[in-house]
Amino acid sequence: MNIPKLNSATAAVLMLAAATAWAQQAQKPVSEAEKAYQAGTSPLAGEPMYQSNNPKAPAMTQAEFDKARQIYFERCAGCHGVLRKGATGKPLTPDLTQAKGLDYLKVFIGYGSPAGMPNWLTSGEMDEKTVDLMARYIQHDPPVPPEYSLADMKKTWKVIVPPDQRPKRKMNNYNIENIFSTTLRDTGEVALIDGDTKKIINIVKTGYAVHISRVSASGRYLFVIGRDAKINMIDLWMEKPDNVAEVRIGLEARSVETSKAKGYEDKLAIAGAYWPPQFTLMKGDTLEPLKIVATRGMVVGTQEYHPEPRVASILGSHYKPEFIVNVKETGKTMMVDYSNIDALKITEIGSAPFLHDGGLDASKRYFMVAANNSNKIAAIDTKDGKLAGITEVGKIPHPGRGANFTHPKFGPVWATGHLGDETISLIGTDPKKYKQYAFKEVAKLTGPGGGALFIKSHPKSTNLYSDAPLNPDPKISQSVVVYDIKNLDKGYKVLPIAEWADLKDDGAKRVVQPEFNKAGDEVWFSVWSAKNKQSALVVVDDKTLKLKAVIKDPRLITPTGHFNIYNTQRDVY
Ligand code: DHE
Repeated sequence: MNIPKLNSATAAVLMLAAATAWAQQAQKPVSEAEKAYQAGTSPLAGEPMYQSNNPKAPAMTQAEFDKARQIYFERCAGCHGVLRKGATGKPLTPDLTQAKGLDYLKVFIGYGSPAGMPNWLTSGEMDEKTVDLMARYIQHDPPVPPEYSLADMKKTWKVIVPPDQRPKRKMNNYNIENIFSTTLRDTGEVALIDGDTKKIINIVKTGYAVHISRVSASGRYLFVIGRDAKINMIDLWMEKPDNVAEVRIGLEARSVETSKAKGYEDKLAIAGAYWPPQFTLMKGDTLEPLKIVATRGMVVGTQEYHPEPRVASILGSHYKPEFIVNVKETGKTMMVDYSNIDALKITEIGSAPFLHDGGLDASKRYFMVAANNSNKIAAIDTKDGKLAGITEVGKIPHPGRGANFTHPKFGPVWATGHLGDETISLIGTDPKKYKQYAFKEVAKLTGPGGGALFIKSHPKSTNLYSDAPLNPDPKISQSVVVYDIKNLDKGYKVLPIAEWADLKDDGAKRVVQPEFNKAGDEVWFSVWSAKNKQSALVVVDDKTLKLKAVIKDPRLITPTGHFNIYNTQRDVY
């Protein structure tokens, strides 16, 4: 069947309507920004997988199947899941897809839907042959990527500098607490930048499409994780800080963290995988993998089995020897008591599906986590190990670690921006003095548009910064907005960060992730251009809101997140 020129126009319209209705079932419209953000390439594309033969599915040659599989993991797995059981996108298992039939699926893939399915054909991203290929592919049983055992991890584990050969004291003159670790996304590196001099200290090789950096309790070690689940451990005491250990804990991952509780400082590390769905505990000084815990299980509410619930954000509690592990698809937070890892105790707290990113409130007792596709924020009480509250917010909350400040009326609040609308939600976080506001959305600020990813403030600042790198309007995606916390009714000021960077190339120049320096008097932003175009970091004076510095260097390729050592170590935001 030829999709845009169907033999019968009426049939095409009916089929399109039916396909759209199917796509929209139990789902809400999704912005272009959200589609682009979620449909990231999965590193699983290159993995060998077990494949079964389904005689009811349309025939495919091995070469066709391999090509389709590659496309699926590059374009579709982020939303529909590795096993096609559905994540933020619909389930696409053969029982459902075969019942729809080839023509129907071709329309669905070709035209997309307002529920979030991209229009792969009409956008020009796929030709008719590819749409046909994918419509046949999704009627076959999903190929299963391999599991990843402790033995697999050990094969990748390298202690580059053993603990006894590492410096006994700090061997450099850097003000370590004000170093920034900047993700260089597309080169698989981080740039370590001296926050005082704004000079690059070292560019350190890390995993593929490196994602986040976290800092050990002592502030000495930096942990970086790539999307390929490779962790690098960097010793900041070395004359030139560099890798001292590395390990791969799975085939795809996003989060890493270390033990922060009293008596357990720097003892353990943890990393969560997207595939296989599991997290791994490691020795804090060598990354030796010690224990794997699976996250497969039942979804909160429906109590249906989910075979691939991905591990999203992880936080090391400051109160107890516990890791707070947020499991995306099942909507469960696992409080992992690591005081005896041979008799691991896990308290499971259910809130809402699609737990993603989040951070602590100002008291560091409550972990505020976004259930992004449920449009909710859950507050996890890390002291008492229970759900303190859950509140409805705007469309697709995306806080990063969020922002804390004291509101004149509502007391301490934690804020999140949204991918899917222009609002910023403020949530009360003090159940003692401001009980009536605790863990409720108490106010909404209005921003310039959706596509926001990160929001930030600092205990010493009276400003609240919000980016919008995924907004379709370049004017918005290339600038940030700032609210005066003391005069929130006044609205926001716009800082034209990309313009200040004065880059020589055209292109996206998305401004992403405000991050304060240690003193809390300057804010850093990445100006994220394409791999072959110039990027930069822009530093703004927090008091005057004027440009303070632009850091440009040919080695700064695709900078995205950046993490100040002191603020990351102590969860200051
Ligand atoms: Fe992220 C945090 C997952 C796309 C930049 N990202 C996180 C966390 C998760 C996650 C689970 C929380 C980690 C934690 O706190 O332990 N991110 C995902 C995805 O699944 C997604 C949607 C698609 C993908 O294929 O990866 C995705 N993320 C992106 C980007 O496109 C961003 C903007 C650019 C990039 O570098 O890839 C991006 N994510 C970040 C950053 C953080 C992050 C900078 C850390 C925020 C912080 O302040 O701690």
